[in-house]
Amino acid sequence: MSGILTRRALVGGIAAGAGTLLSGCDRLGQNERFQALLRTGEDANYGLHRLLQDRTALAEEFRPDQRSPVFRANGTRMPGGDDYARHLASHFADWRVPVDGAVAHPQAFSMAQIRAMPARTQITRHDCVEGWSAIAKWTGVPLKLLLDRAGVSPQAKYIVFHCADPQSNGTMYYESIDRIDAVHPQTILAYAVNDELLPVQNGAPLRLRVERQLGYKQAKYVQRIEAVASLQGLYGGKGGYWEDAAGYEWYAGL
Ligand SMILES: Nc1nc2c(c(=O)[nH]1)N[C@H]1C(S)=C(S)[C@@H](COP(=O)(O)O)O[C@H]1N2
Ligand SMILES: [Mo]
Repeated sequence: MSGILTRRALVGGIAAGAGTLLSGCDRLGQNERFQALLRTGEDANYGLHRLLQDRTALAEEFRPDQRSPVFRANGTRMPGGDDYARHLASHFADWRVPVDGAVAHPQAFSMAQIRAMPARTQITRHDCVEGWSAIAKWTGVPLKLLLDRAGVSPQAKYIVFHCADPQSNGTMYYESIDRIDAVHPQTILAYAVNDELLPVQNGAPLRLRVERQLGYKQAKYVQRIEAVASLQGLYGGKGGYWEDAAGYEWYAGL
C-alpha cells in the first residue's frame, strides 16, 4: 500500500510540474534545428554519435591468429566494362587516382606512388549489414597523407570516393566520409589484404578502410577521390550508393 501511495505522490508531483515541462517542449518544438533533427533520421543518428562517442577513438585491432580463415567478398566481385578489364590485364600499372575537387593542388597518384608512401597495417573486423563479420589484416596508405599533399580547402566538408564498378541502376558505386573520419589514423586506402595484393573481389587495386563504420562504407575499386563542400548534386545526393538506393544511413558508425 505504502508503495502505491508513494508512487501516486510521485505521479502527482510530476503532474504538478507538467506545466513547466510542456512549455519547455514547446520551445524545443519551435526550434528549427531541433525540428530538422527529428525529420531526418540520418542527421539524428549522426548527431547522436557525435554526442555519445569520441570520433577519434580507434577501432579494435586484433592479433594475427584471430583473423578469419577467409575474407569473403560482397557486392561487386568483378567490375564490368572494358576499362577495368584493361587495367586488370596490365596489373593496374596505369591506374591513377586523382585527388581533386575543393583542393589547392589537385593531383593524381599512381599505384607505384601509393605503394611507395608510408604504409599502415591493421587487423580489424568488418561488419556487413547483411549479417556477417570477418577479421582481416589490411595494408595501405593513410588517406590523410594523400589529402595533405592535395591541400584540402577549408570549405570541403566531405571526401567522396568514386568507384569503378557500374551498378544495375546505371550509376557507379560511390561513398563519402566527413573530415573527422578522413584524418582518422585507421582510415587507409588499402592495396593489400592478409599480406597479399588486394584481389579483384575485394576491390583491386585500391579500397577504402574506414574502420569505425559498417561494410558498405568500405568503398572498393577507388578510382577518384574528390573533396566537396556538399553532397547534394552528387548522384542521388545522400552521399553513397546504398544511401541513395536503399536509404541506408550515411553515418554508419559501429
Ligand atoms: N565499389 C564497391 N564498393 C563496395 C561494395 C560494392 O559493391 N562496390 N560493396 C560494399 C559492401 S555492402 C561491403 S560489405 C563491402 C564488402 O567488401 P568485400 O567484398 O571486400 O568483402 O564492400 C563495400 N564496398
Ligand atoms: Mo555490406
